[in-house]
Parts: sequence; structure tokens; C-alpha cells
Amino acid sequence: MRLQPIFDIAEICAWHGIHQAIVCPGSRCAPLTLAFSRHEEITCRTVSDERSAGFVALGIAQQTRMPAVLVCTSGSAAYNFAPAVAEAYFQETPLIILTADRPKEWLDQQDGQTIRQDNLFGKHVKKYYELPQDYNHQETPWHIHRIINEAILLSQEYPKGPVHINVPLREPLYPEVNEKIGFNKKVKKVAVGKSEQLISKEDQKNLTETLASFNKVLIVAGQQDYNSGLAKGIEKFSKANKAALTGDIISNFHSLKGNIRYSDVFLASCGESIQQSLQPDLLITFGKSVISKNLKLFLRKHQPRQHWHIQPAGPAADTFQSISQIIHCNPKTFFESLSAPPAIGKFELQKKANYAQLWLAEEHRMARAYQTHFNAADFNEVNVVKELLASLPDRCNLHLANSMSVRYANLVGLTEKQKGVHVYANRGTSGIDGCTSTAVGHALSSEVPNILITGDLAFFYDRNAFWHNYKLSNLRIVVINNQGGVIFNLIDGPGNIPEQGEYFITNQKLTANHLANEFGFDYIKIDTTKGLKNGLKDFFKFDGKTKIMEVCSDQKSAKQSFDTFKKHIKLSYES
Ligand SMILES: Cc1ncc(C[n+]2csc(CCOP(=O)(O)OP(=O)(O)O)c2C)c(N)n1
Repeated sequence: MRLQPIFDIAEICAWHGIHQAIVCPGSRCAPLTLAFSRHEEITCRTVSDERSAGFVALGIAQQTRMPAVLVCTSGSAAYNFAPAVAEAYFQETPLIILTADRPKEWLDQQDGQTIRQDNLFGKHVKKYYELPQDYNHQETPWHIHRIINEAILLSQEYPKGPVHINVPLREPLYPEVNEKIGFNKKVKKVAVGKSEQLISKEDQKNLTETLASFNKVLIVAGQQDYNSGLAKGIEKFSKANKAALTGDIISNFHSLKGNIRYSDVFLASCGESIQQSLQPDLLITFGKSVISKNLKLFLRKHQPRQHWHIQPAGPAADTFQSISQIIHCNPKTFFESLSAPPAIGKFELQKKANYAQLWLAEEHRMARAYQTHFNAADFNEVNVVKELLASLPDRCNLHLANSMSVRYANLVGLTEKQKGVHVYANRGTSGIDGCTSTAVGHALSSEVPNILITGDLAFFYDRNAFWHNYKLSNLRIVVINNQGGVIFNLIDGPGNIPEQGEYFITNQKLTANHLANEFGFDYIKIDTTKGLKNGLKDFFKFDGKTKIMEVCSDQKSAKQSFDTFKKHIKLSYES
């Protein structure tokens, strides 16, 4: 059958456990669209704007922890996946991107929707593949099956990421009236054996000895999904080795006892002598990006004697400019393997514990400073985020948009008790372009409430996240509307120049109520603390509706309250 090789793609995906596809409209992609929409093991949805579709697929892949399929037609449609592809690449999220293409001989012949699609996403995919465009050779099905299997396996190999398969298709693109087409269960299937990467006995011995010889051990966790096994391993390791642990809100370690949440805040204010006392001998890092600029600056200046980075394979990012050893194994295995109490005397152990105590002392100082600073009655952006985080449902996904939303949330932090809150943010490229669509992808593929906190620019930028016909009853969006990108009012640099408002903050006048009306969402406007408290009573209730809460803020008060907060933290070091 003519289109059988294309239908086989969906069959192979389903066999690999890939059950979610996002398809964008077009005719060239019709065979792919039909293959995925007709396959009974695949949930196939359509999202018209490819920019949003890409991020929706990203959210689905993150939520299901499996690759999601993305299909589009030829031409600029494919280019519009690019921002999401880059984000997926840096967040190490697997996507199977299938772009339909014209037959190759029509390139550069003034044909419509024809662009150079080979290697379209450049180095932001793990690999680019192209399927053959003629199916009459007897080895073609094997060729196609081989490529699809390889691409799927590669997308899930460490580091996970997007793969691009370009699919040139000849007309006719639709099945003939009497053409019967189905799925062939006998397609070629290639599995890969998974083996746990262990630390060799010799490495374990050497690492244990080195670890025991350092008094000041600091663990820094980068962005990652919540993983209870890893959390337990770290808890055991830290207890045995008296290590300090810090990870910002996107590391998802908030429920871990002893995690230092406020390092970004206190490292900005604590001064040189405290910073020196916090300098580690041994730094252990794992995970992806770190939000905290202050932590980066602190560690680049106060370098450890050794820096071990743990990841399963490949070269490591040297974020703190101090890597001395890359340990290729799963972080969970690493921490479990080294969690026996070190063979050292009481006095030596006490020295280790003293270092961890120094970090905890700063954490406690912040907790006290927060208590005296935050007045629940004040209506400002940080307070709103604080109130929101405190009111989250026990089990939910929290999505934090770039840029101040994720920063405010990191500053406020989640508590040990909020174990069921899982945090997501597009910190692969830190774009404002797909934060809403990514949250939509999560909402479409999860049962729990999904709460997005976003600024107004990020929100209005990505409004096509809602432009489809799927219900989002488990989605709640809080838009902090200060009529522009307030980050450019808070950071040093654009703060004092005349071009600030027009070219950096980019003042804008939209409000979210029109959008809510257009899409049939519930809408509530908040401009007082009392209103917020009242609004929150119903906001998280499940009543089948998507809800938007628009917090009316202004740039002046946002700056004022942020500056006052920073001053208060500084003061806590003077008294
Ligand atoms: C796609 C993209 N374009 C531009 C930027 C630069 N940028 C970073 S933050 C920001 C403003 C965000 O404003 P808003 O969403 O209102 O959030 P706020 O700063 O007020 O928290 C911009 C334009 C970006 N990160 N991503």
C-alpha cells in the first residue's frame, strides 16, 4: 500500500510507548496526520499555531516523561517549532519532530511552502534524519523503520532531547476512496537494553577517601524533576557526610529536610567574611540550570578545591568554572553509593557538621528576616506570590514563567511540607515565548491542578496556547499585570536610562479579561490583599472551568517593594 510506510511510523511510536501526538494543520502532512489520529493507542490533538504546538508537546513530554510527537506541514510551519525545539534541547526533553516536506526536486523552484528543511533546527536537535521520498524499492520500508526506531531510541538516551525527521511526501497525499489503509503490527521494532551505571569498587573507594578528607562539602542541585529515590539518597548522603545542600525552586528539592532555599537572597547581602566561611572544599553538582545569579557569582569567586559533577554521560557544563572531575553515573546511584558514614574520628566529623551549620545559620537568619519583613496586609508582587505559594493545593504542578515570576517564587520558596508540589519552568533558554503553552501541555496530560504564575508580557505573547478546542479545567493562571516587563525596572542597567519605558519595559495596556471572555474562561481581577484572600478561596476549586486571576500591579510599587525587601535583608546583617 502506498502510504503504509507512513502509517508504520505511528505503529512504531506506539510500540515504543509513545502515546501522545500534537499535529498542526496542513495538507502535505496529511498522511502523517491520518496515521497518528487513526492509531487507537495514540492521543492525537491539533494546535493551529506551530509555536504554541511545539511548547504544548514539550509540556506533554515533561509531564508523561515520554517523548511526544510533533507533526507539521512543510515550509515556515516547521520553522515555527524552533523556539520549543531549542527549549526542549536545553531542558533535555525528548520530542519526535516530523516535518512534512515537498519532494526534493521542487526546492528552489518557486513552489509554495517550500523551504530548505534539511537540518532546519541546526544544533538544537540530537540528530537530523530524512526519510526516502519514493517507496517502490523493496528495502524502503526497512529503511524507514530503521530510522524511526533509531530516532526514538536516541531521543531517550542521555541527555534526552528532540530529534528531527524530515518526511518528503509525494501527491496524492490522501488515501483514494477505496484505498484501505491500516496498521501493520509486524513493523520492525528495535529495543535497547537498559543497564544501571554503577560506580566501580575502585572509584567508590577513592571517592570515599577523598570525600572523608574534606571538611566543607557543598551540594548544589540544578533544575530537575522531582525524584523521591534521589531525594532519599541525598538525605542519607548529607546525613552521613554532613554536607550542606542548596537548590533553587526549580531543583524540586524543597521537601528535603535541610535544603537551603534562600541562598540567592543571603549571598547577595551577607558580605565577604561570611562568604569566605561558606566557601566549600568540595563542591558536588548535578542537574541542569541554576537560577541564582548570586550563587553562581559566589562559587566562581570562592572556588572549591575539588568540584565533582555527576551525570550519566558526556561533557558537563562548567557553570561555576571549577569542575575538576566529571563522574559518569546516575546521581541517585552516586549518592547511595557514598552514603556510608566516613571512617573518621568524632572531632573530624564535628568539623564537617560545623560547615553545614554555617549554611543553616544563614538560612535561619533569612527565615527570621522574612518574618519581620512580610506584612500580610501589604499588596505587592512578592507578597502576592508568597500568598499564592502558601495556598497551593497539596498536589499540583506549579509552572513559573520567565522572568520575575520564577524569581519571586524562588525568593519566597516552597516549604518542606509541599512535597506534592512539582515545579516546572522553561529555564532551558529562559524564553518568555512558550511558558503558557508548556503549562497547557502539562494540563492536557495530567489529572492534578496546574497553576501558572506569569507576567503580562509572557502571557500575552503566548495567547495562542489557548487557541484549540481542548478543555483545560485543571489549569489556573495568575497573571501579574504590571503593564510591561518589570524585570527591566528591577535590574541594574536599564533602570536609569530614558529609553527604559519604551524599549526595555515595553509598556503595554492589555488586560486579561478580554482574553478570558474570548476563550470562555473564568476571570477574577485582584487589586487588594483582601480581594486576593477572598479570590483564592474559590480559585483552586475544581468546577470544570479554566480560571484566570489577574493581579493588578504597577511598576513603581513593584520596584519599591522589591527594593525595600533587599534593604531589609541587608539590614539583617547589620543588626
Ligand atoms: C522570547 C523572548 N523574548 C525576549 C526575552 C527577554 N525578556 C526577558 S524577561 C522579559 C519581560 C517579561 O515581562 P513579563 O512577562 O511582564 O514579566 P515581568 O518582567 O513583569 O515579571 C523579556 C522581554 C525573552 N526572555 N524571551
